[in-house]
Amino acid sequence: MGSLRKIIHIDMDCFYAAIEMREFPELKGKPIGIGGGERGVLSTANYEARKFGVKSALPTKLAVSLCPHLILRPHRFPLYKEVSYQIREIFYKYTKKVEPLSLDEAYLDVSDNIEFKGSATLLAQQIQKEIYKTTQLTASAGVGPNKMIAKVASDWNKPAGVFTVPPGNVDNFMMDLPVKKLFGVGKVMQESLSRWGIKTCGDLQTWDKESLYKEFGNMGLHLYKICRGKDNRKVVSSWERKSISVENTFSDIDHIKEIHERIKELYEDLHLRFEKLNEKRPIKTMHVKAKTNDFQSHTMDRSFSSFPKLEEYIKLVEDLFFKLELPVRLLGIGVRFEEKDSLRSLQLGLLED
Ligand code: TTP
Ligand code: MG
Repeated sequence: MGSLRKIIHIDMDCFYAAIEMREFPELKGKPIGIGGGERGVLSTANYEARKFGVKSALPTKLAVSLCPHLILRPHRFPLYKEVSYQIREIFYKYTKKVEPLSLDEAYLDVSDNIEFKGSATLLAQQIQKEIYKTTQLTASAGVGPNKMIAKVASDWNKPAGVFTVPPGNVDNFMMDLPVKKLFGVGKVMQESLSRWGIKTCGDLQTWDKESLYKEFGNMGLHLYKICRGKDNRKVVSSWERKSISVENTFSDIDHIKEIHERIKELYEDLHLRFEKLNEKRPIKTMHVKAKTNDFQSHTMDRSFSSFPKLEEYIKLVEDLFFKLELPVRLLGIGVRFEEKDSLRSLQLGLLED
């Protein structure tokens, strides 16, 4: 394999909303929001609703005030999962190196593909066509020499578009890219950078490594690399995984009952993902994660040797929640696997070549 990698990032367009519009064609052309509930936040909205500023994670009440004729529809996770597996099957036809990020998103390493004379762009278009034929839904694709660039690029021509950044265009592409598009740059970081007049990756590139480290610590070193379009992360396919986890953001939750509900939803998702794994390594630990409304992340884990029951997650999340004493705005759960070369794997005779 040559040293240059070709990565495709596929992301479905307004995924949950697009599925609902497919199932109920009378919704097409009207603004719709998915999920929510009176006290909740929207999971997503279609593009008609986005014109009004309605988007994922917006509280339902606010969404309705921005767009009074917004049509609200409940989630139907089993259906979304079914579609998610359909699109994954399509990815696996072209490469085994598929790293799903969520139900509607995945990285594909197609460096070794020979279809279309090695053109990753034509291959991405072929995958889009196949997704449409199978699901009647559109996907957007980004193509680039690494994961970070492919992911940013898939957002460039949404919906149903493809955007390619060939290796020779990386410098140009990065120069004008707003820093908020970078992996790991959230609202708080954006504000800190903006105080230094840094808006684009080009602005960031004028800083040397030492100054970035001095001002932003380890995050500064990360920024130094990614603002130049450098990202060496491998596409990690599911059988190489060290762990699987799922998480979701909510508007602040301060009620244990609501936490139970959320964990139940996450558990269903985690369980399905576990069932779908091609290779099931022995489990080492289970964990829960919560982000509190002061933006701090907290985790708690327990040793565990089989796939935990829902009750185990509820117990663990209760322990964490009562320790935090703050409203929670993100919850996640997961399991970690034994390392392939760990003592326990060796004892179980699971060490592979
Ligand atoms: P996204 O790919 O982020 O959004 P999207 O597919 O709806 O829209 P886009 O065209 O911009 O890609 O997320 C995929 C699905 O995940 C989305 O349809 C609903 C769900 N989701 C949540 O439940 N909560 C969230 O905060 C986000 C961002 C997504
Ligand atoms: Mg999407």
